[in-house]
Amino acid sequence: MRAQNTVLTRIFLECERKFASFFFSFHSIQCELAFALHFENTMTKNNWLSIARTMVASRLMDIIEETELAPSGKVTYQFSARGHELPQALMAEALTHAHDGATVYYRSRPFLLGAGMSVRQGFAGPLGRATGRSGGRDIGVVHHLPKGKHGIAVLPASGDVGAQFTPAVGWAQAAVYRAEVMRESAWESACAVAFSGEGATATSGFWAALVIATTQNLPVVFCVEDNGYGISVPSVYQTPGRNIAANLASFGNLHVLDGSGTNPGEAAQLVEEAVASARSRTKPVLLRLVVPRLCGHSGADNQAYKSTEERKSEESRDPLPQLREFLVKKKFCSKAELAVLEQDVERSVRAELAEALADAEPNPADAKRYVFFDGKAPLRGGMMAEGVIADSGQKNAAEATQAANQEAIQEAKEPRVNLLEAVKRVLDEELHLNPRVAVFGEDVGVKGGVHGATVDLQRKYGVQRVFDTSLSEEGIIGRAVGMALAGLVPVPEIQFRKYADPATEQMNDCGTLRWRTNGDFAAPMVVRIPVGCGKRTGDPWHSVSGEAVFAHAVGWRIAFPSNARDAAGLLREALRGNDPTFFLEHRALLDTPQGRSSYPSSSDYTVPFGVAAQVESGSRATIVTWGEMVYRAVEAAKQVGGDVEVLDLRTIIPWDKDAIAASVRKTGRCLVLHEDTHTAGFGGEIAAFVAQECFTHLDAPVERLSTPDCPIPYNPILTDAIVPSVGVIAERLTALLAF
Ligand SMILES: Cc1ncc(C[n+]2csc(CCOP(=O)(O)OP(=O)(O)O)c2C)c(N)n1
Repeated sequence: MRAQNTVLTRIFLECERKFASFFFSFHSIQCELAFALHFENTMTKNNWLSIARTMVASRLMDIIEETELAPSGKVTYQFSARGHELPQALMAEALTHAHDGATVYYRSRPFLLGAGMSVRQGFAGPLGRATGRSGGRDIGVVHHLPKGKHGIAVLPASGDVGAQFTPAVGWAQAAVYRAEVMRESAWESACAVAFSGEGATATSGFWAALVIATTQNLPVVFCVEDNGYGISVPSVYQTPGRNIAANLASFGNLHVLDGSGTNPGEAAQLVEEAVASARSRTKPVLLRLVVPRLCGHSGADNQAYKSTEERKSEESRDPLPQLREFLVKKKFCSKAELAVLEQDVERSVRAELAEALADAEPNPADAKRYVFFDGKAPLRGGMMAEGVIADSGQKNAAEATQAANQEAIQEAKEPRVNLLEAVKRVLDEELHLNPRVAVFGEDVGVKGGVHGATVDLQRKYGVQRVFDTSLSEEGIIGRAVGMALAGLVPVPEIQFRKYADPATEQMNDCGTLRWRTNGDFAAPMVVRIPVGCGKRTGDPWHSVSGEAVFAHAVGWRIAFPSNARDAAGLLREALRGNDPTFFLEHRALLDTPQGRSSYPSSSDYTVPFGVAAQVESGSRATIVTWGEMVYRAVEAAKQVGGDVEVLDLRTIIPWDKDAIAASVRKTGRCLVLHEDTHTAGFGGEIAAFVAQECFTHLDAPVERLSTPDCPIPYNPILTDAIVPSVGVIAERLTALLAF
């Protein structure tokens, strides 16, 4: 019967495509037929009563907010879900596996209520109370649940429309990984659901996720609640023909379901079929459910763009009266029993509202907490949430110096390798030691990466642990977020710094995720990215450094090693750590003699973040730099007669303020040098710090030298004209020393 329906659905979808102008009449015929064929669903009386409670509670909460809390200014950012309740309440009943995961958006409160969030928390969010899911940090309707009903994880919501899709496929991939690679039977048949409106299907995140899910046959449902509008923009601007299901009818390896999101019997059948299909890994599912938006987009929206007739037609499709009729007709309850249920829900909603109103405001002292890991394990995400603590080798500065001295003796005996080889070896070792580590990106599989850092790793660890991805950086990072939230250690590679641009939204959201969820979730990962000018040539696309932009991404650590040994230590530290980390590999150091150094023999060798290396000691001036500029700085220092201290920062976030201050207080002069462009470059941050902290010790103004605000040119003559050369550095140093 199910297969028959699928065929029929497809036929009708095809019809819809061909006769788009008759869409609405065809659609209703299709709905009726699907309904007739598949009236039966497995929802029990208890399920239906639970659905009723969720829908009634959600509706009441919206009305209370719209008519009481928003007008009185208690809720300042108000979003209703009126009209959207049924699909969400159904989905909450259908996700019964302890490792199911869902990504939600701002209209998903009915689902969250059904999945276990209390009404009190649902109110406390918009009221900005400490008891809200984000502790007053995020707009109230952007919720999450580390462990809801049956154990389900509702992953951190994002205010960015479209950002919810790729983390959902990451969760789905992690479910398969944990079941098949880590052989955890508890994860078998788990699936993921991504909720969205139809407007969100126009975003790049939707298409990125769809491609990942269908090419890898991941257990995921894209549940599109189509209300016909994205704020005021009708769906004709989002989807040609206004029906994403019809357009995707011929998409490969996708089970497409389409129907009413307000007719209880039909919607239940579609939701159940969708989840069953995803769970069984028959195919990923696109489930489109048509709903009315019975409210403005948000409290501030008066819907002046809708005609009176349209508003009336929407009201006529209200799912709540349809549910009432359905429950009575199906004898799940009588009219009188339903009235009692609704009164009971109203009583408890009012009681929980009173509690939420009495709840404490957040503590201002906590406002900055959870930007980074501070010792408290999250409830979801990374290894720590599951009590897996890798030895991070975290040392304080004094211990690090002592350890470094001991290591220097050992170092002399160890073999020298290229920086690239060091990266590869650490990946190999950590893949071997930690089954949660997964390495992926464009070309990292059979080819071994465009730079060669993953050569042979797929052969050694298999296609599930070292794999090629579709060409979508947003997909790579978004998927990594979902995988990290499901307890894996993702190590995505972005081929070149410039090509991280499409992933910006996912990167920024990943960085703030721990903070936004008040410490409940974390998504530690290590994103490896080759940066900077190549040895032979530069160009605007493959030679960007761009660490300053990353330094502005709250919640991320940044490593920028200048040699193989540091690369090994920092990479291992990052892979065993608890925060997302950008690991920047300078292209001119990957396989050149400069980046070559000894490879630490211990597979526990780590380099702590925030500890600079003193590459040269001196008393006349301090050069603060990192990456390939370290070598130019050393050379320039020689050219001016030496006795110049060169500090290699090694990590940009956190950065070693103490080492810089100590050095400048000693030398009285400071040059900050980097390859990244000048304006708002990270050197400005350091110069401001030195000017403030070392003011009374300075014998000259702090100097900054960098690439001017200009893209990197292709012709080496042009490249050399703008990227600081040894000669230019020496000139600037001479002037600084003479000041
Ligand atoms: C990336 C991004 N662009 C724009 C917005 C502003 N915005 C918020 S909701 C919305 C419309 C979304 O419509 P749809 O996906 O259909 O969901 P609905 O609100 O109708 O449920 C827009 C444009 C945003 N939040 N994120």
